[in-house]
Amino acid sequence: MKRIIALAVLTCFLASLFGCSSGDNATQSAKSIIVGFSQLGSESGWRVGNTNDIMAAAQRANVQLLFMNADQKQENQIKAIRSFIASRVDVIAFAPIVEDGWDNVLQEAKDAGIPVLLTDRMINVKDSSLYAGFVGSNFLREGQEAAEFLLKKTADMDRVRIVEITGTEDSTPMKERKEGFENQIAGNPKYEIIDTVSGDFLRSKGKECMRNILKETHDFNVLYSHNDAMTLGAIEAIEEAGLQPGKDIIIITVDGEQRAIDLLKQGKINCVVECTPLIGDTVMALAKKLAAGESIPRITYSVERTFSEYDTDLDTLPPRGYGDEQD
Ligand code: GZL
Ligand code: ZN
Repeated sequence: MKRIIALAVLTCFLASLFGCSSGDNATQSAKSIIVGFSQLGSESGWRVGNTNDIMAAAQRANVQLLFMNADQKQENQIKAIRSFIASRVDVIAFAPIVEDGWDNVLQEAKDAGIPVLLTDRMINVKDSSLYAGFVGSNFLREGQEAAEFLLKKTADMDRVRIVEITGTEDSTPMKERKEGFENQIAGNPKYEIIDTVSGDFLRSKGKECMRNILKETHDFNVLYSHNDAMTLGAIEAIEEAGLQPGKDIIIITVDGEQRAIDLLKQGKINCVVECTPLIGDTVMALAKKLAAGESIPRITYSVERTFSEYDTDLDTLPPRGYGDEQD
């Protein structure tokens, strides 16, 4: 009996994989497309929220999703894209962990006639026709937003010493959140970034970075952290050192996870720049266009806001929908 069930499960799986299904879901497979999605990992509450949203959006859009998680390794993303090509999916979508190293595998997708949609992060390729478009955030703007808050918050201070904990090296959010922030404070001598260290978007590394800095010096008054996960770790280290986050050290963070908004309300964080992971519906809509042979915009930016201690509506904010898993 068990063998029959196993065979039935395998058949359904293969049918769903290759779209050649029989019987009642023939209509479903006839109208639904197959999207191969390579997710870069599970490094933060933001990423988990993004994965959940992509999966839920595929359901809502009646899209058959082949989803593979690369566990923070670019070579796993390249393998996943190759497997999507072999499976002859209609569209390949992926969140590239870093900007470089995609030319060869995307040339293979192009040769196979499969359109590619970038989600969340950008890539550097010689031939820009290797991808049809990008959907995600304007990270330069996020960095500028962080600096705009800092300028307001420190208007009456004459010496602002900043520690910056950056995200994954060579990733678009890391490069552009850094550039956008530094552009806004450049030329103003009262601002000095005394240390820039990579926390790789990980809570554990954010804590380690802050611990190491506090061992060296307490002579700084701002933390600019490229994501909430690293900020949560850094706050643990700050409190371990007997300092008050949000008071002794001004804390500016990016993502907008539920946990960060909760700490903003408690006064332990001063500014949270929103970076929404909830782009699944847009990803599916763009994928359907590509599968139908239609063109899409090269860039589709999310609409995002900035939350800070100056807001009066923090208590009326709806649940964020990400970054609220139990630790
Ligand atoms: C930004 C995204 C970043 C988040 C981090 O769109 O790529 O990766 O800011 C996540 O939380 O790890
Ligand atoms: Zn964003």
